[in-house]
Amino acid sequence: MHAWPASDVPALPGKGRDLRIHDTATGGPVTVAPGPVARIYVCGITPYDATHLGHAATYNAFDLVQRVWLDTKRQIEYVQNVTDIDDPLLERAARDGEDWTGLAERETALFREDMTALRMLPPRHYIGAVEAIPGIVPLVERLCDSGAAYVLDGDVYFSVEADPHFGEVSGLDAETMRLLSAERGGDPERPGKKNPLDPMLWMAAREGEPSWDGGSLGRGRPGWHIECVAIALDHLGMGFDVQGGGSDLAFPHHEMGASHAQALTGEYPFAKAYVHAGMVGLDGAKMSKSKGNLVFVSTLRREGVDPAAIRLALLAHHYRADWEWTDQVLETAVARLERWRAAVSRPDGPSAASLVEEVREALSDDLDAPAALAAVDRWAALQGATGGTDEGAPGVVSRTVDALLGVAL
Ligand code: 5CA
Ligand code: ZN
Repeated sequence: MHAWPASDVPALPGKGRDLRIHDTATGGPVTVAPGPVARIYVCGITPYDATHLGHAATYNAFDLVQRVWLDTKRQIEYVQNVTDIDDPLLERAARDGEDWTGLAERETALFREDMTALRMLPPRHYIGAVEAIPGIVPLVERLCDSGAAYVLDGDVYFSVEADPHFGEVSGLDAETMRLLSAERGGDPERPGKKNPLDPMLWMAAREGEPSWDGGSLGRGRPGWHIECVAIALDHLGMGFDVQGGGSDLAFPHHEMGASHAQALTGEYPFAKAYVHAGMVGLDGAKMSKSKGNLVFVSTLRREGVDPAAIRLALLAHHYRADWEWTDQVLETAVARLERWRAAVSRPDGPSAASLVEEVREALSDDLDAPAALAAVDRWAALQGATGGTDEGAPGVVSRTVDALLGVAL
């Protein structure tokens, strides 16, 4: 699949700092200091309803990871998938009497537009589940051959016991795993499974549903977790730097993905850090497609909201916090954008010499975007109050905000 165009990232003076980021698996900060090439996999959308503010907040977090790494002069291998075949997509298409491929294409196109408008840097590899199927089948076959997978009425399941590290990503107890598995696409109640948590790797073709050639597995379609594993192993290999997504992906998705990959390769770990963004809510509940309590980026854009203000609204919250989208959040961001634009529109201003370092320090410390915004606020306030004579300062501020926060002033 093609991704979307990259916005320019201005080069800043000096060099950025290595990123320290919270790792769900260890429960603490880890310094992600890869070699010259940093490798990141971020789970993409299931394209039946794109792009709500929750999605945008999660992709904003991983866009900041990219920007911190670019500032350290690293190259980045960034991979993102599109879950363009899965139960929720088929259910929505059936509900609306629409062809599922048309729905996926339309919503993926809208997602690209939203990402472009928000200045999110594109992945180098943007891969759909359907196009990954030829690579998924041999992995499932290998798991079957090694005894890490088994067949139940034609469907193939992964045996969580095959990975001695199973459970280490989320660190949850068995009962919580069981509850979350039922909530998030698993089928712990299905009789005949070796362990109720075992996730599906390959679903045998169902009447009236799309299916693909699965070699020795028979016709069918891939399970959710193996999709991301196949794409990540193909483009990044084992031991990549960051596996990213919203906190609702820690279990089962990232837990199962790590176990699939570790059982397949005998290597550990799948990813060096598992990074999870908080959930954005609306009216007291997590914004979710299934609940329907959504605010879409495209709706706001159509209403004339500047995408830079949307981005500032996202940046005003720490990526690990759960927070609520409200009109007030947007109003605050619109006002901040106006203040910042007015401050950089003057030919000179107070010195911005320390600002680049302050923003760098904030972001390298677990992506503390609110602290970065506070640093820019202080400069803008000083500009408003006293002005300054430093001729290059407004330009430095603009370039810093653009390069590190993705906001064009
Ligand atoms: N296609 C799978 C990942 S392989 C998927 O979870 N798709 S999704 O469309 O449901 O979500 C895309 C990303 O947005 C995921 O990282 C998910 O954790 C994140 N996300 C979904 N809802 C919210 C929310 N309310 N707040 C923050 N992030 C969210
Ligand atoms: Zn995924």
